[in-house]
Amino acid sequence: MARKKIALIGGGQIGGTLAHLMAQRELGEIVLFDIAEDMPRGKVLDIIEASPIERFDVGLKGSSSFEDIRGADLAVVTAGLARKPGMSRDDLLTVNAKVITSVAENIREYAPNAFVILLTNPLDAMVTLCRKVTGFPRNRIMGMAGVLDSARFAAFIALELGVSVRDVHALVLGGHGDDMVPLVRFANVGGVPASFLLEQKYGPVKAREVMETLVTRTRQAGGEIVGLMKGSAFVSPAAAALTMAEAILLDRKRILPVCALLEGEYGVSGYFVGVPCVIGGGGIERIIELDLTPEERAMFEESVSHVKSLVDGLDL
Ligand code: A3D
Repeated sequence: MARKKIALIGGGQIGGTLAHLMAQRELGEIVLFDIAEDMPRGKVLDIIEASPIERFDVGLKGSSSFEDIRGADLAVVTAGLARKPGMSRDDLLTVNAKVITSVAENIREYAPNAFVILLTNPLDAMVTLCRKVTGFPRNRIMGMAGVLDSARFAAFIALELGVSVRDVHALVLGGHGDDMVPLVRFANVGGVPASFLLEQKYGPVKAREVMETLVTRTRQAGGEIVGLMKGSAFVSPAAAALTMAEAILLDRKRILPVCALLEGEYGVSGYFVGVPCVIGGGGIERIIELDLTPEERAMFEESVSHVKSLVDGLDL
């Protein structure tokens, strides 16, 4: 049986890192595509030359021709500009809309049966545009944000409590902006509510304040990294995209927060928003509707209203 074909569209920081991570796991035949000539071939050569040392055995091709993504089973899109210091994700809207329109047209032409995971910012608007151009059914197209945002929340909880990240579960819903919705109620360490552990450490009043700082840090985590390294995060976004890709390619049936097209769920229709979904061989196999508290719902609706204004600004 032939291996699955994976097209990584955008061979920059995230695309290059993801190519290496996927090759290490031998997830399929990988094509790293970028409009920059030579660069994707160079990155792929670098990974191929690591393969005898790391002992992975997988087909890899670097390309600047969309022809090479023909027949891909999965496309992971990271093409476009990333944030620089002082920029918000929304500042990338106009320039990345052109990139995503062209990428989506080519996915539609060369890989009409592919599953698509999109990362390009502003995420919620770009995944909407990609869906519009490809016309793909909603189970086959999704954005990556919630897995990363939830991982950031989990990492900060683990650091604060001095416990292993292995046992921390955290969930962030909503749009991929600074008004995303980290759900404190669902954060737990080995099944024990994180708020309870914070209360044991600090008492109830200070515990709430500390949790609030973790929530704020999660919301601003992307910007914190941009400020420190004068460029956008790429290791954690690649790891998050890998998790989603594996869930699809290996039919894992994982429950992951992904940016999915809502058609009535959560009272939202026609917009992509981060919600928990079952991700498996059928892509988004099920959207899970949580019973949000009034406070959580208010935050969710505020985040959705930001998504709506961004998407409506695209004039799709
Ligand atoms: P970068 O290293 O600049 O790579 C982007 C690549 O896209 C470059 O190599 C470009 O040459 C290439 N490119 C530009 N136009 C095209 C085109 N038309 N076709 C194919 N390739 C093209 O950026 P990066 O890898 O750091 O980030 C990629 C995107 O992901 C940016 O928009 C980031 O803002 C976004 N991002 C999203 C998250 C989320 O959590 C959603 C996190 C981090 C970054």
